[in-house]
Order: sequence, then structure tokens, then C-alpha cells
Amino acid sequence: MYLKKHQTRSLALFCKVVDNYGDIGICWRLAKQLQQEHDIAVTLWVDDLASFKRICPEVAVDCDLQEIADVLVRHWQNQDAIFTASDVADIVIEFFACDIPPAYIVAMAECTPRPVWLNLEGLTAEEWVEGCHTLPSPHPTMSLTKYFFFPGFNNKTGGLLIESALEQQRQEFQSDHAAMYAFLAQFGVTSIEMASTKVSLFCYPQAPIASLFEAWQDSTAAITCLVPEGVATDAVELFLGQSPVAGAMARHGSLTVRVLPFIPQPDYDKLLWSCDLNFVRGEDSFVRAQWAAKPFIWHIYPQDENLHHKKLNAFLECHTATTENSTALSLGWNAAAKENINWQRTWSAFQSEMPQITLMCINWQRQMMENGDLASNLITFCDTFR
Ligand code: TRH
Repeated sequence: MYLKKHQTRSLALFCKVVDNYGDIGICWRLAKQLQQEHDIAVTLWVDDLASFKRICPEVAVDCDLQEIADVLVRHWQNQDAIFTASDVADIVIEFFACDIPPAYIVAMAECTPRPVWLNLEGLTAEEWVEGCHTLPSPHPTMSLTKYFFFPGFNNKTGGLLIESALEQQRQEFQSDHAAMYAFLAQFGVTSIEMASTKVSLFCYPQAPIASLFEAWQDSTAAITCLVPEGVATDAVELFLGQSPVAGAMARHGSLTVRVLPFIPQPDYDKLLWSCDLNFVRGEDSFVRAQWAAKPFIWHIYPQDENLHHKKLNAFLECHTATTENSTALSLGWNAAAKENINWQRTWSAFQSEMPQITLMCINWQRQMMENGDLASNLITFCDTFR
């Protein structure tokens, strides 16, 4: 395992990109943070460099081994690759129960002492997670134990990913109106739009975007919707009357829609910080919206048999920054409402509550920070084996 001179510990993080950008988005944040804040030599094994490049333009898609931000990035292509005990890191993390190469597992069993082996699970607010967090799972045939590690919303879980400098960066950025304006102006946002209700829109294609756009067009206050290229393309194209490429824009009634390029991960944070309301999805943008301390509506990743509705309701129950109208919007956005939602009426009520919800979001964000950050909680757990 490759260690820099001063480093005493190594960690291998295995990431399979199941879909979209969240898998690599989360793993990339975690890898960087462990390297930078815990001084651990991190190797990130990832099977899809093209998805990685979308959120991190420094990635070379044709390179099997590269160093980015001091993290060793390896293209994980071959499940049958050969490994020996000397290749094994002190801490091994598989993300979302991805199957790490069998030879790596055999090599782990040959190590003395054994590495700490974790399965980093997906985020859910469901209560059962508290009972499963850090549970051991002995290997059926080898003398090896894997431990479950769950992110979550309270101190009975691993908490949420947050870099130590993020909060200060956010506060500085949000208190600097000129910086926010300069950031949004690069996407064509005008000073008049700057004074409108600014909304970022990141969702899955099945969201009822057309209904929301209609409500926004009829809104009494101006709304500027910033949507990354490739998101909600059909509805956005219909609204624009042209191809939804980066730079395209149109205004109908109170609503201006602007298509943004898909931006690098640190800029996506700035987008969330700059907007008054964020529509986010999946896991990573959902967490980042909470750190932005602004109101957000979550489009949860759809699962078979509407399993995701259970997860959505579990979150809405624990999230303290909700009102009747924000809950109605969330349920309607996820097709989880028992009755049809009147988008115009609900939006208008929600919009007038936004200042109050923003204060509630600031409190929620503080509450989440009290749980500690996921990377530190994970290392503290690993330290118990030392
Ligand atoms: O992209 P997602 O839908 O990803 C995931 C995965 O699909 C995964 O398989 C699934 O398990 C999970 O959802 C629940 O949504 P997410 O998690 O929000 O990830 C998006 C990432 O893309 C996040 O790191 C932020 C980043 N991003 C940018 O860097 N630039 C952008 O312009 C945008 C819109 C996002």
C-alpha cells in the first residue's frame, strides 16, 4: 500500500457507480476529506471515470492510475485482479455494498493485523438504521469481519459528510452579495433576476416539473429557475421552446428559466448557497442542501414498490424545518401525496413562508453539525480497533 513519508495509515475506498453522480460524488468527498483532514493515504477505486469527470473535471478518463488532490485514483475495471497482503490498506471501505474483488478479500484475511473493513451504507432517516449502525458481519468462511456504517440524522448514526471548512466558506460567501452575484452572473443571471426568488432545480425526470412551472409562471413574485444541463430536459425544452443546452433561457409570466452547464462539485455548493430555494435529489445534493441552510425540496431516488416513499416520510417526520405546505410540496413532488395537490395554492402559501422556513433550516443545519461529521465519526470507529 502506497504511503507518503509522514503518513502512518492507508485506506482503500471502493466505489461502483450504480447510477448518475451520487455514488462517486459521495466517495470523492469522503476520499478527499480523509486525505486532507485525517492525513490518511487514500486510494479511491472507481469503475466509471466518465461520471467522475462530470463532477471533477481534473479526472483523465483514459488513465488507470492518477493522483488528484493527493488522492490516488484507480480505475477499477477487473474484478479478477490479483492482490496480495501487501496491497491491502489498513482501512477498507466498500460503498453501498459493492462487491470488492475476491482476491482483495483473500488478501485481507492474510493480513496481520486484519484491516478494518466497513460497508458504508446509503442515507435514510428510518429508525432501524440506529440498531444496525456499526453492527459486525462475520465473513462466512474467512476469519474476517465487516462492519456496517450508516450515515444519518442523529448521534446514533455516523452523521453526515461535511468538510471542516465548509461552514465558514458558506457563511463568508452568503454574506458577500457581490461574490454571489458574480458567481451567478457567469451563468447569465441579471441584477433584476438576482432580486427575484432564485431556485436551483435538480431532480429526476419523473418530477411534476410542468405543474410547478405553471404555478411559478402565475406567481405574484418573480422567480428565476436555474437548471443544470441534462436535468428535466423534456419539461425544460417545452418551456424554453428550444433545446435545453447551457446558456439557453426563456421568460414566461413571472418565471425565468436558465440552463446552466453541469458544474464541478465545489461550484454546485455555491449554487445552493446562492439560491433561496433548492430542489435536490438522490443523496449527496440532498445533504449539501441541508448544509446550505436554505429551504429545499427533496426528490428521492425512486425504488421498486415505492419503497422510497417510506424513506421520504421517515425524513419528513424527523426534519424539523417543515410546514404543512412544504410537506405538501415534498409529497406532491415525489408523487407520494394521498390527494391531488393544488400547485398554485400550495406554492403561493409556501413562498410566503420561506423566510420562516429559512430560519428553521438554519436551526436544522446546526442540529446536524452537532452529530459530528461522517468522516471523523468513521475514523473514530476505526480507532477502536487499534
Ligand atoms: O446524481 P444522483 O441522482 O445520484 C445518486 C446515484 O444515482 C445513486 O446510484 C443513488 O444511490 C443515489 O443518487 C441515491 O444524485 P446525488 O446523490 O445528489 O448526486 C449528484 C452529485 O452531482 C452530487 O455530488 C452533486 C454533483 N453535481 C455537480 O457536481 N454539479 C452539478 O451541476 C450538479 C447538478 C450536481
